[in-house]
Amino acid sequence: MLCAGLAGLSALAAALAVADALAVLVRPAASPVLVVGSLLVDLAPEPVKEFAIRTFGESDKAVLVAAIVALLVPVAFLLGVLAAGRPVRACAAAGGLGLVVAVLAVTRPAAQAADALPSLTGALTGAVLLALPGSRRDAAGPAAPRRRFLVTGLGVGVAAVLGDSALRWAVPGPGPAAPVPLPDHPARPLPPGTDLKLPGLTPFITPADRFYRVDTALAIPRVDPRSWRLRVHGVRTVELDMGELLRLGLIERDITLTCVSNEVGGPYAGNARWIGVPLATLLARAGIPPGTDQMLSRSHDGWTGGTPVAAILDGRDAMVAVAMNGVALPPAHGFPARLVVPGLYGFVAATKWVTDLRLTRYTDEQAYWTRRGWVTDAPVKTMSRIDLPAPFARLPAGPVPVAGVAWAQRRGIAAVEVRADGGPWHRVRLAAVPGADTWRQWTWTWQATPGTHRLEARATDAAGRTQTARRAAPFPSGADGWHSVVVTVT
Ligand SMILES: Nc1nc2c(c(=O)[nH]1)N[C@H]1C(S)=C(S)[C@@H](COP(=O)(O)O)O[C@H]1N2
Ligand SMILES: [Mo]
Repeated sequence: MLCAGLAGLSALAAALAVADALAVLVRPAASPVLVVGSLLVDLAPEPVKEFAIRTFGESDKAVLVAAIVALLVPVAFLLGVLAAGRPVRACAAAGGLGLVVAVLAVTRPAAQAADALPSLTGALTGAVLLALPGSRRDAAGPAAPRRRFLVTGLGVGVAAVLGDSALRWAVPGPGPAAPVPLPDHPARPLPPGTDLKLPGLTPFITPADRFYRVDTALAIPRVDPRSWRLRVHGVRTVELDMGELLRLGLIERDITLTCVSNEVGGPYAGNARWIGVPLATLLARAGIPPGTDQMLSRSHDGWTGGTPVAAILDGRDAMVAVAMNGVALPPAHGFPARLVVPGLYGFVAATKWVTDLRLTRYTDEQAYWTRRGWVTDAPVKTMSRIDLPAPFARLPAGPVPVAGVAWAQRRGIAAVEVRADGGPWHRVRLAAVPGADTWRQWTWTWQATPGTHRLEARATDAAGRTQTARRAAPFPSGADGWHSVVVTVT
């Protein structure tokens, strides 16, 4: 029985390897485990998602995939055991599973008929391995299951290797780094003293490979920039390829992006220098139908975001961005084009792999997260984060640098204050900033005395509002409250 069960497991491994390799060719997201995973992501109730983000952070996707594979293990084991006695039923069950996932695959947003192929082929592979001829216990005696295990094991090996090499061969690498066009309106040079360069303090510009990533995509969409088109639906429908988009004129700006799911003190914020086409230019081309209040943007993988039209038109640097920190967008951050809108949380205004913009009304259509209860208008809340010292640090008594970043995009940071153990607030030194749309580093020297201490920080934005102690959870409009760290001084 153990051998039969193990044979079931190797059939599963082979089925998944084959399906995965094929998915690379068809579409990474069509891999059966990812199809089931994306469905679970979309169906998961809000509290489950919040728990997953809180517990697993940016590993949440890997954990989900691992959990699905773990659930398949006992199923495959039982199918292997079943196959030893009743191969037809076992094959039918494997085929049925494959068929169900194939149907799910083609009904995902933005799916194509070919998305069924990986699941169907994977199921066929599994079924064939389960039913290897001459392996039935009754037909060939007690040694047969072991032989079958060996044979299927071999099959797994070959399939996995083939799948792997297919993956390597087919996945387009970073590609020839397309030269980023020069902006018509370059960003102003950073004023001196923007980056205090303290060890442990968040750098002013976040390198792309350290920029937080938040999205529902289990496989990073790979979009071919040559076939990519942006459609803008307003009074008219305008369609642009990449060359036409770039010719509309490029601005370059430093903008801090923040996620509404970020907890007080959390990591989901990053600052980059973006190059892109102003959204206002695009909307003017398509014409804005009277009465529209929402720009619904759609991504290559079917995700949607709803941006207030008023915010796009109020003069801020809302753009369709094509470059981040001087190079083309990395695939994980939306290559070849994404939205960046200063002052709004990412879920309403930072659509990656964007392909479609539509002027509409909030009452007619809701975007992905708005349907799940998050707010429609999502201005970034004023926030301050302590980077230094680290939580639960052990420090020597004496002068200790306390430092962090604060942000209030569109308004700007006017002051940050720090206090220890509920004592008096101290104004900190603010670093220089190029404008109101980026975060701002700050630093202060604390005279630390032995004992356990709590440091707290609060920011005041240039509109005059100071953060209050009142804590708010990220749902539904963003976290609020003072960040604090506890340290021990010896
Ligand atoms: N296509 C797509 N775009 C998306 C999302 C998504 O799930 N799918 N998530 C949004 C959210 S919630 C945020 S906070 C930002 C994060 O952008 P980043 O991953 O480049 O940091 O992307 C936004 N754009
Ligand atoms: Mo987000």
